[in-house]
Amino acid sequence: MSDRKPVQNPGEAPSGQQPTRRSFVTFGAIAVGAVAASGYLLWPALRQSGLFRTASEATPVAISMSGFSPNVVKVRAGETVRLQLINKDNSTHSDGGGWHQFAIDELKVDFKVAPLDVVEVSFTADKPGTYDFYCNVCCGGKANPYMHGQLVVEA
Ligand SMILES: [Cu+2]
Repeated sequence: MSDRKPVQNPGEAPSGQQPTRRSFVTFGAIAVGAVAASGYLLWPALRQSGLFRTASEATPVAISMSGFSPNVVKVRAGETVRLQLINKDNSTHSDGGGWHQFAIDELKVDFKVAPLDVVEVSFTADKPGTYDFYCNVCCGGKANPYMHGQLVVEA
């Protein structure tokens, strides 16, 4: 930087030094802000690309009256399954009040998600196979073919 001595008491600083110092700090703040903002804006795209997806990251599963998206989720046996359950419906839905569920009977998994809420859940599936997951709190519940999906557990 400069060969100036650090200013201990701003009141004793020679005139002219303070504005320079302040504008340097301002520029730094703007630069940091711009980098942070672009990273924030790009992050969803980067995440979608799969480049930055790690094994421990939760898989997003959107749930609405039209079903689960995706409705097939593949995992490996014995590994912790991490899901981000995203409820797309609001509370004005008369059927079930906008709540949805992610349940797998065989694995004793039963999570409920409030309207427009997002929850991260985890569980483990030890035995390979195909498991039915469903929501039983809206539009006919389990009887509604839309409210089902498959968890495919690979060996
Ligand atoms: Cu539902």
